[in-house]
Amino acid sequence: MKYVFPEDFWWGSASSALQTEGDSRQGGKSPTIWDTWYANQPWRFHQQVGPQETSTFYRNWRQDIALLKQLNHNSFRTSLSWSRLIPDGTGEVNPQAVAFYNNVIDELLAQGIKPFITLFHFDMPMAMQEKGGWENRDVVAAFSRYAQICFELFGDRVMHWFTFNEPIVPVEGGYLYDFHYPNVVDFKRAATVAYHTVLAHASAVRAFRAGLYAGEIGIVLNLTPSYPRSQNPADVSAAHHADLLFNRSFLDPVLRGEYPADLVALLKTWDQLPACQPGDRALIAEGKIDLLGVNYYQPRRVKCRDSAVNPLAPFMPEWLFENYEMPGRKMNPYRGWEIYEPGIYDILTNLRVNYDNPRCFISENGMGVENEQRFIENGQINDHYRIEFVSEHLKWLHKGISEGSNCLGYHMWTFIDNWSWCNGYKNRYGLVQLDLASQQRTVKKSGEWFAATAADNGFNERETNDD
Ligand code: BGP
Repeated sequence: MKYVFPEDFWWGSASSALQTEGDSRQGGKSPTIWDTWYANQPWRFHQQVGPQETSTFYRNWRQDIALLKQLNHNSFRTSLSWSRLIPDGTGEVNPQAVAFYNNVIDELLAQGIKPFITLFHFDMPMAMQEKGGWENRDVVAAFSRYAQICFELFGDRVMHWFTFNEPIVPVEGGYLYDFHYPNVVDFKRAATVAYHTVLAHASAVRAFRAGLYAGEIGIVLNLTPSYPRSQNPADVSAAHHADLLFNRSFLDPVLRGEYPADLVALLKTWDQLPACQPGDRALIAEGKIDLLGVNYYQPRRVKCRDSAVNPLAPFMPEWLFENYEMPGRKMNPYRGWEIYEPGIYDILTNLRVNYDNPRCFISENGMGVENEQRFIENGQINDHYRIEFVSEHLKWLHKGISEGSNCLGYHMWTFIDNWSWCNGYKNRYGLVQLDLASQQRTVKKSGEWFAATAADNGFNERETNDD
C-alpha cells in the first residue's frame, strides 16, 4: 500500500530559537528566563548543560539550511528570539539580530524552503520577566509591538506566522508544575498568565490584520486528546475537565473567538478567574486565526479521583481528575510519554467535526531517544524506531485527510538534535545527529527516509517494514 499525500503538502521540521541558535549572550542578545534560571540553579538542567551554545545555528545557519535542502524540506518552522531582536523587550531593535534573521529567511527562500515563523517559543526576555512577565498585563502591548516590528521587518517574505508555540506550556511549567522559571505554584496566577497570553495573541493578530500584511497568521498548540478510563460518567467528566483546562483554554479562543462557557463556569466555581477589562471580549474575538499548527506527542488518559483532595494544598487541575495509566500502553521510556498513533487522527477529526474543519497542519511530532550512539552502523545512526514512529503517525494522518480533514502538512520535531530545556541533550529528536564535541552533523537513517518520503510525497508501507 502506498500512502500518497495531497499536492503541495508541507514536508519539513520545526525548531526554536533558544534550542538551536546558541550564542545566547552574543550578538547583542539579552538574557532570557532560561539564562537566568540556569545561572541560579544549574542543577535543574540535565548534566548541568545550559542554553548558551545549543546547536550553534547562529553560526552555522548556512550549512544547516543546506542540510534542510538535502532532507527535501519545502518548509521549516523556527522562532525569532524576542530578546535578540529587542534586547530590553520594549525599546530599540538590535541591528545584528535583524541581519541574522534576514540571512536565515533569505537563505531558506533561496533554497526553496518556506519559512514558518513563530514569535514566542518559551523564551521570555528576562527584562520582561523582571516586570512581572506574563502576569503583568503590560506584556500584552509589549508583545504586540514586538510582533508588529517582526511583521514590518520580515513580512515581505514570511507568509506563515505563528504568535505562540504551545502557550499552555509556560503556564503549566512556570506557574503550576515547577518545570519552567519562575517556578511558581499558584493556579490563579497561572490562569492570569494564560489569559494575558490569549490577549497578547489576539493583539498580534489584530495588528497583523490592521497592517494588511501578506500571508497568514496562526498559532501552534499542543493538543493532547483526553481519553477517559471508562464511560462511567465520573471518568467522562474528569476527561472533560482536563480537556477544558489543557486544550480548549487556547483552542476555543483562537478558533471560535471565545472561551468555552464551561471553562469560565469551572474557574468561577473555584474562584480562579483572572481579572478582565472592558474590551477584552471584543479583542479575543479578533484573535481568530487562519492556520492552526498542531503539536502532537502523547495522549492524556484520565480517570476520576480516587481520593479526596487535601483542602490545605493549593488548588490544582488534579483536584478535578487523576492521570490514568492504561494497562498495556505503548511507551517511549526515555521521555516517559505514551505513544498512541490514532491520537493524531482523533485530533484532526475533532477539529473537522467540532471546529469547522480549520486549515491546519501537524507542526511537531517526534520521538526523543537517549544514547542513540548505540545504534550507529557504518558511521550512521540507524533509528528504525523513529521511522516506524513517523510512518505509523503518518498513516493515521493520511486516514484523517482521506475523511476530509483540512491538514496541509507534517513537520517533525526536529531537524538537528537540540537542547531540550531541562532535559538538556538527554533525549535526541533529530533527523540529523549532532556530535556535541565536534559540532559535526550526520544525517540519520530517519533523515534519509524522510527525504525520500518528502520527495515522493508519500511512502510505501513495504519500504518501512524492510527498514
Ligand atoms: C515541545 C516543544 C519543543 C520540544 C518538544 C520535545 O513541547 O515545542 O520545544 O522541546 O516538545 O519535548 P522535550 O524537549 O521536552 O522532550
